[in-house]
Amino acid sequence: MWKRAVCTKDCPDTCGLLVKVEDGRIVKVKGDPDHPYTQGFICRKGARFPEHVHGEARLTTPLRRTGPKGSGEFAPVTWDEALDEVAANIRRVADEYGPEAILPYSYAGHMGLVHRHAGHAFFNKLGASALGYTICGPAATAGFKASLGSGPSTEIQESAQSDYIVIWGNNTLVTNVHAWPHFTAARKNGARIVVIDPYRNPTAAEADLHLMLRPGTDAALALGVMRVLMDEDLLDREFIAERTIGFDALKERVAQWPVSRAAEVCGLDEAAVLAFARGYGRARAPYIRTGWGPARQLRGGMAMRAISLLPALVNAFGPPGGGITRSLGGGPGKAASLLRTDLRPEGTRTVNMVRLGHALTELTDPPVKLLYNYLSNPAAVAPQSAVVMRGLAREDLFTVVQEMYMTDTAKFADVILPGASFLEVGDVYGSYGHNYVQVARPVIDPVGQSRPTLRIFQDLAARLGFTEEVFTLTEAQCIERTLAESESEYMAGVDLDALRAGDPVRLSVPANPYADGFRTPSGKVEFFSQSMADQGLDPLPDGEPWRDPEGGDAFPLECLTPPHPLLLNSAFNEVEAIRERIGGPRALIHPRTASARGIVQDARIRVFNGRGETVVRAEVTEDTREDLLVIEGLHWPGERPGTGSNQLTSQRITDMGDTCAFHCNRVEVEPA
Ligand SMILES: Nc1nc2c(c(=O)[nH]1)N[C@H]1C(S)=C(S)[C@@H](COP(=O)(O)OP(=O)(O)OC[C@H]3O[C@@H](n4cnc5c(=O)[nH]c(N)nc54)[C@H](O)[C@@H]3O)O[C@H]1N2
Ligand SMILES: Nc1nc2c(c(=O)[nH]1)N[C@H]1C(S)=C(S)[C@@H](COP(=O)(O)OP(=O)(O)OC[C@H]3O[C@@H](n4cnc5c(=O)[nH]c(N)nc54)[C@H](O)[C@@H]3O)O[C@H]1N2
Ligand SMILES: [Mo]
Repeated sequence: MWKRAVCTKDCPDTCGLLVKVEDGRIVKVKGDPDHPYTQGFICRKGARFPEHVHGEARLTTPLRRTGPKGSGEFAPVTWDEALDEVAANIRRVADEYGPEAILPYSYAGHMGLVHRHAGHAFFNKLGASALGYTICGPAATAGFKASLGSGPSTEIQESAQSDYIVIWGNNTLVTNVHAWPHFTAARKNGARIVVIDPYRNPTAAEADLHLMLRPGTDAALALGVMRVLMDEDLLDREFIAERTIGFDALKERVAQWPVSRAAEVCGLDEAAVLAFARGYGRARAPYIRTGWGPARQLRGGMAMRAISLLPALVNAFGPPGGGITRSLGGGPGKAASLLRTDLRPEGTRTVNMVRLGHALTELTDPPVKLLYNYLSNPAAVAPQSAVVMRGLAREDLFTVVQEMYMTDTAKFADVILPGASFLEVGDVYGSYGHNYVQVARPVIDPVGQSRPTLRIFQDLAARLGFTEEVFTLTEAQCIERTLAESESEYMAGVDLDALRAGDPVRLSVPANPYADGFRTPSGKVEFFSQSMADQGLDPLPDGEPWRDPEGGDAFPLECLTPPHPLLLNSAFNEVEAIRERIGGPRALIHPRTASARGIVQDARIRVFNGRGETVVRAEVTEDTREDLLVIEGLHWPGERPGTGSNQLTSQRITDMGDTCAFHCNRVEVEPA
């Protein structure tokens, strides 16, 4: 029997799935042909969901630690024993140190609105430290917002009518694969595809033009392009006069950016920058797909701000097919009556999740004494692993981990609670890559004794004597509230019955959300941004070259750690067939960089900096720059938890949005 489901993974595509169930087991998963964005195909990872759900390594009973911290020695206990122990420790820590000594840590293991946020009311009521959800998008969001305002951007499907597609710091074929058919549809009608990325990723390999710029120099490139548009009069003066502010100030700034200077800062050929600028400026309907890559740099907010000003100079928003995409619809959002932020005591501190290492090792008043981790795997995904691991190893830290698998984080738990997978629960799914929303119902019963996130928090709330109504709601009630209480204006007119029946339903977002104005303070595109100035930032796009103080002889190379095609952040490492297919982590290294260090193809190499080291195999290739290493994916290191590429990343935060600069790392490399 085939049943409908929605992919829960943190990916812009949020696919509609068809799941084949036999004897209560999932045997096959495919894309829903009736989902307008999925169009019947899914990625290679999604096809592995049967193994993800039923894999032998799936945690099926609660576990209690029996050996030293991190030894991975556990014994099964009953749910009552496990929950009693967690509740007793929550009480103990709250009494002894105050509730802020409790830190919830969660992210995007499950993207459904109900279960993803099921712990919020619980931790608010407890008065635990709040978590700042900054690990992924806020720098990109903030930079884009300063230029074009908030809200959804151009719908990806529009790009099929474009004649010039720019993929700017997004590995579309890996991380957003359902956008690709729209790009190739445009190409069939003569559109060119340009990729702007420091390495030749699978998407860049398909491009007509690839600008392999130095990481962190996007704002300089954007300024160089602006200069060409101005010098060669490729502007839409009417649009600029009516729908933008600050053009004269921008012009003065751009005067400092001859193409030659931009090319030099970016490490590009001047001719390539010129070709790109002219192509963009002369196109009928230029379209930009921005990814998150440019914003995962210390000046990532500014990079995104500069990129997102380009469409206004040429009025890409006018002709069908033009525009710019960052993020889309988002679905109904989180219901306030489920989050219960009002229960949180005033003045409760917020811990930036990027700085988990710091929080576990240095925070005082009170120190973190209990870590409750769910839907995240910080030992693999959080920056500066050495410090994170030092924190997780603390004997005086009581750690609860809710997981489906024995991750590197779970190995450091005191109690492990087995979580149900997305196919075992019902939920509501918005998306950040398309404008559809969909409700899913459970496809199978929870595997083993695993339990849904909501149920686990309701059971803990009962043990702690919490009596608010929110702690008594069922999954079905939470789904209904999420739909009925949505504050999203885009839910207006959405057919709730069709949603309840499981159909993907389009939000009432216009395909061109910029037709009626921009959600900036002025209502116009802001070349000059007073709100940036108010934050102490440059109100104009700033491309000044900047040297990472960590650079120099000791760490002469830069290192990116972007997504792997067969992994989803650290997830899918649990699937043996995927691990075998990948064959362990690799670093892309340029032939000249390799030979200067006596490194040959497939050699074991040690990549290191002042924070840590990771040992990988060398992939000697011209797909990367001479000054750049690239390690794709967050691999489980297996025997030695916390020895992945996040050994190299830092807890430094971006200029805007307090986000992690995951792609801003200086390193050196040598044969291992
Ligand atoms: N297969 C797969 N898909 C995924 C994920 C995954 O792990 N695996 N992760 C999901 C998640 S959580 C997210 S947020 C999205 C992220 O999706 P993307 O936006 O595609 O991913 P990023 O890591 O932001 O990197 C995108 C590209 O930016 C490049 N880049 C790095 N620094 C710079 C720079 O300074 N300038 C420019 N122009 N480019 C730069 C990288 O080389 C990379 O090719 O993907 C989602 N989809
Ligand atoms: N170096 C480096 N680090 C990065 C990034 C990078 O580009 N480079 N990307 C960053 C980004 S963009 C993001 S968004 C974060 C992501 O950070 P996380 O959201 O923590 O990413 P995941 O690795 O997917 O971890 C989710 C965990 O939840 C578990 N899980 C998955 N599904 C379910 C479920 O249905 N139920 C239960 N109970 N558990 C489940 C999985 O087993 C997995 O261990 O990582 C960041 N880390
Ligand atoms: Mo992300």
